[in-house]
Amino acid sequence: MLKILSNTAFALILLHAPAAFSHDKPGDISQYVSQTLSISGAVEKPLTLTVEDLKKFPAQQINELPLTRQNAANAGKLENFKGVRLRDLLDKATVIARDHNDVKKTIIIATATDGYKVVYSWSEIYNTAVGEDVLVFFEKDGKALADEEGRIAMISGKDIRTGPRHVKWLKALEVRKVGE
Ligand SMILES: Nc1nc2c(c(=O)[nH]1)N[C@H]1C(S)=C(S)[C@@H](COP(=O)(O)O)O[C@H]1N2
Ligand SMILES: [Mo]
Repeated sequence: MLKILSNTAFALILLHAPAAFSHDKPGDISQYVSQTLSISGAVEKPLTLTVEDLKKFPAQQINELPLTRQNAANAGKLENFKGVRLRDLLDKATVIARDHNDVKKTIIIATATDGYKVVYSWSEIYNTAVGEDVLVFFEKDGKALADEEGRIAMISGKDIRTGPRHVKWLKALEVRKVGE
């Protein structure tokens, strides 16, 4: 009886537990690691890029950026990111724009191996300061990304809270026109 009660209590605690539990992935974390990044959808040249391929693009660095996190232990820690701008990748793949207004309804959906997704708009990437610091990155503090995040991830360095659009295990970027 006591056992049942304590199990129920534990389940209730877990259900209501914020943060700490919610980001723990079941099983071996290495299963989430992405080795390639695909760029597809409304582009003239779909691409599949490895870290080695990404290194051939102009390198971009964001230094001493704090990542907002669920995990309190690491919150606010300053990190140095090296990667390439999303803008440069989209330029290479070449977003299809049939007419002058096409890009304004274009969005980019970033997907991770665990199904996590975030969106960017074309305007945000090409026509705001935010776009300058939207990076697909493959190195942190001078080192290749560990399994907790890598090998390829993404960050929007000018976001107020950098946690949500910090996409770990990034595997795909899909360009899409809203309403089509
Ligand atoms: N692939 C993937 N990336 C993700 C998430 C996720 O569930 N999957 N959660 C996001 C959210 S909402 C936060 S706050 C941080 C959590 O990072 P942490 O595990 O380092 O605390 O990762 C972000 N990136
Ligand atoms: Mo979050």
